[in-house]
Amino acid sequence: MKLIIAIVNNDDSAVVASALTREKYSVTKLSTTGGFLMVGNTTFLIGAEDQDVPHIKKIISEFSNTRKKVSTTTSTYGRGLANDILPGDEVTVGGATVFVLSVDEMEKY
Ligand code: 2BA
Repeated sequence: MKLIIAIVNNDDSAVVASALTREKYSVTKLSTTGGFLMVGNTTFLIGAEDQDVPHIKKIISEFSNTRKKVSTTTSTYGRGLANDILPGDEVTVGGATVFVLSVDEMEKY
């Protein structure tokens, strides 16, 4: 079994959630904040059988769009002193960032 952690743009999160639940996958949505831009995004937790992982990743990638975002003054809190991206610069925000972790056990009580 795997745990998929997928960080998705807020603008895509509703359609990603719908597409996954329509295919009968169970998902948990967390409201999260990107550490660099300091704007909201959505993190999905999806416990899945190993053989379902490719299909789930395909759904997430299909409905997650790449966007250009402008770094703001607020973003500077997240960029650190060594970073050369300035407020007003454009950054490309994925699609989705997806981690797949192995799960030892899953229990429901
Ligand atoms: P943020 O941290 O707000 O990052 C938004 C976008 O800013 C990133 O898009 C990337 O293009 C740029 N960026 C991030 N950190 C940077 C840095 N130190 N210097 C220059 N540019 C930087 P994505 O890579 O598509 O990431 C979108 C969101 O996914 C991130 O939002 C963060 O919430 C999450 N994420 C991405 N990679 C991650 C990782 N390795 N671990 C945990 N979360 C991650």
